[in-house]
Amino acid sequence: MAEAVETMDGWYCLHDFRVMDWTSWKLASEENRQAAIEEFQNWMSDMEQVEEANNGSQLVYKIIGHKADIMFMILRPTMDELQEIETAFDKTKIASFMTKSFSYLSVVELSKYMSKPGVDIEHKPEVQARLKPILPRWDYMCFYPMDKRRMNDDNWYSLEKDARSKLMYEHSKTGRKYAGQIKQIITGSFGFDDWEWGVTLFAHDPLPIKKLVYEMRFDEVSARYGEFGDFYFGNILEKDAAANYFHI
Ligand code: 76R
Repeated sequence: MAEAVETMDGWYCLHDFRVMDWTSWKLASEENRQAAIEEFQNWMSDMEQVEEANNGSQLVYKIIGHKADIMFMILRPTMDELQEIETAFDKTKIASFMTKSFSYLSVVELSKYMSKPGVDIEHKPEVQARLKPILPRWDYMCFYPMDKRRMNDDNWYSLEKDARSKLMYEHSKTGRKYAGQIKQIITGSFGFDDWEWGVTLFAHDPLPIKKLVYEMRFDEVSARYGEFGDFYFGNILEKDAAANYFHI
C-alpha cells in the first residue's frame, strides 16, 4: 500500500488577486484618490510592522495581463488572521475600486521525502525559517497552482513512497541548479482550495523562471504526474511606489 509522506506545515498563506477598475478610479475626485492611496500605504505600513515583529510576512505584486492587476501574498501564523486581513482590506477605500479575480488558500509546506526516518528535522532553526519565511523582496514573482495526476496508470497517490522519493529527488536536483536565481515556496492546499499545491517562484530576472519551469517539465514527476492551473506573473509593488502606480 502506498502511504502518505509526513508534511511539515508553517504559516498559512493567502494569494489574493484583484482587478482594478481604472475607469471608476479615474472618475473619482483627486481628493478621494489621494485619501485612498494614503489609506492603502498606511495599511501596508501596518502589515510591515507585523513582519518586523516576525509574526508573518507579505508582498504585493503588479500582475501583468488580464487575469489581475494586483496580487497580495500574505503569510500569517493562523488562518483567522488571513480572514481578518482580507476583510480589513475589503473595507478600504481603494478596494471599492477593485474586484477579486482569483484567490488561493494554502499553508507553507515541506515534506519529509528528503529526510531520514526517525530524525526530527522539524525543530531545526533552518527548517523553521523555511516554514515561516520572511518573503524575499525580489523583483519578479510567478504563481501557479498544481495537482499530482490521478489517472489510469499515472496515479501519484498509488505509487510506493520509495518511488515517489526517488522522483522527488530528481526534481530537487533540477531545482537546485537554479540556486541563487530562484526562490521557491511550496504551499499545500489539500482541503483548503481547488488544487493540491501552490507554487510561488521569486526571481531577479524573468527568464530563469521560464527556464526552470520548462526544464522541470522533463522531470518524470512533472512530465507524468504534474497538472497545472493558471499562471500569474508580476513585478513587485513597494509601498513607496504605490502612489506612483495608482496616480492618474
Ligand atoms: O524542500 C526542498 O527544497 C527539498 C527538495 C524539494 C521538495 C521536497 C523541492 C525542491 N521541491 C519539493 C517538493 Mn519543488 N517545485 C515545484 C515546482 O512546474 C513544475 O514542474 C513543478 C512546480 C517548482 C517550479 C519547484 C521548484 N515541489 C515539491 C512539491 C511537493 C510534492 C509532494 O509532496 O508530493 C511540489 C508540488 C513541488 C513543485 N523545488 C525544489 C523547486 C526548486 C527550485 C527546488 C530546489 C530548491 C533548493 O534546493 O534550492
